[in-house]
Amino acid sequence: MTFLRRTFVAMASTAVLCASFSALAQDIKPRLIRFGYGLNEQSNQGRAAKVFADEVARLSGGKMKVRAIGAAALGPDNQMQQALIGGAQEMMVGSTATLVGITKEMALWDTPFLISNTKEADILLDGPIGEKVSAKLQDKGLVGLAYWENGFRNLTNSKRAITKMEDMNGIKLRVMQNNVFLSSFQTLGANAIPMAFSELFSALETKTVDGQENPFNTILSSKFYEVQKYMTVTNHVYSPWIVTVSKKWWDGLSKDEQKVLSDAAKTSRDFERKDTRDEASKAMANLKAKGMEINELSPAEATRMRDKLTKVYALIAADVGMDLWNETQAELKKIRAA
Ligand code: TF8
Repeated sequence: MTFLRRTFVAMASTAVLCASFSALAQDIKPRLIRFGYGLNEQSNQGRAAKVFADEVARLSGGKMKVRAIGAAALGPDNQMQQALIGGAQEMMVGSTATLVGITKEMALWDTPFLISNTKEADILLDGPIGEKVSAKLQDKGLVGLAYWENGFRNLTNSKRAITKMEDMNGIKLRVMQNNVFLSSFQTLGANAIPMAFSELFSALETKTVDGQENPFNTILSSKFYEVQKYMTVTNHVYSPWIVTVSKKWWDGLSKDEQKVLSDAAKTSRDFERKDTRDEASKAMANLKAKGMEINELSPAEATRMRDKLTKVYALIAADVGMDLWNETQAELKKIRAA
């Protein structure tokens, strides 16, 4: 990771000179950009936010300054989204799942087992389907610039090892504030409790909830291993993050300024995905070393859970619209055949 960062910084500084020359010829004004996010600075999200900030500085010849503010210091995802819509904050990165109340099509990404590997994720999210869903934000006062990877989600809890579906019974499980997640885990028998991420660690610590689900990276960076003994590898859904801008503010930017932000969002996306995958590949061993007991589901139990979860597909298809749902299935078929 440090190596990755150093490579990026090195690349950034060699290019800084030509970038500032070309920035002179561009229509770029001094801008201060508050870029909020929910995880801490030492997370994959925090590292990529730093790359984004460096890249914006580089491309704008230092005129556009990103102040990256993590750990939900500007509020949980929902609150930041409203601040962006109102124009009180410029940018953020957060879960697509927390945007569903604003743009219902975002629920597509909550579909359990929709995406089965990172190749599918990248092609689907960066392709026409991802663009279409992201473009829907515009009517609601937001502009989506790029999808970053949160990752495949896994279950943790402090009660017992989950080896079969029945083990979920009665587990108080925090879920994101999102209907698909709520229904999914109710369907599996858990006592699902929607809650903002920023409240999660203390809720786990005080046993207000017994468990939660998030990718390996977050379980590590948010130190959930301190308050969660058991982890079950379920990979039940691939969660994206999305970098968003206040449309109110965006509409006042020049084309050159907009391009700086779009380009930097993509550069940071590429860094972030690589960094996240790198960290995730070592996370299981790391979490074991921290004392977590990790189990995988037997193929038979995994299939049982999967079959139950596919029951929420009808709910999602109705929410996002049958056309988008069918287009997505067709696109995935194409990706899988390629
Ligand atoms: C969750 C999400 C969060 C992200 C992050 C705050 O469980 O996975 O980790 O939304 O941006 O709430």
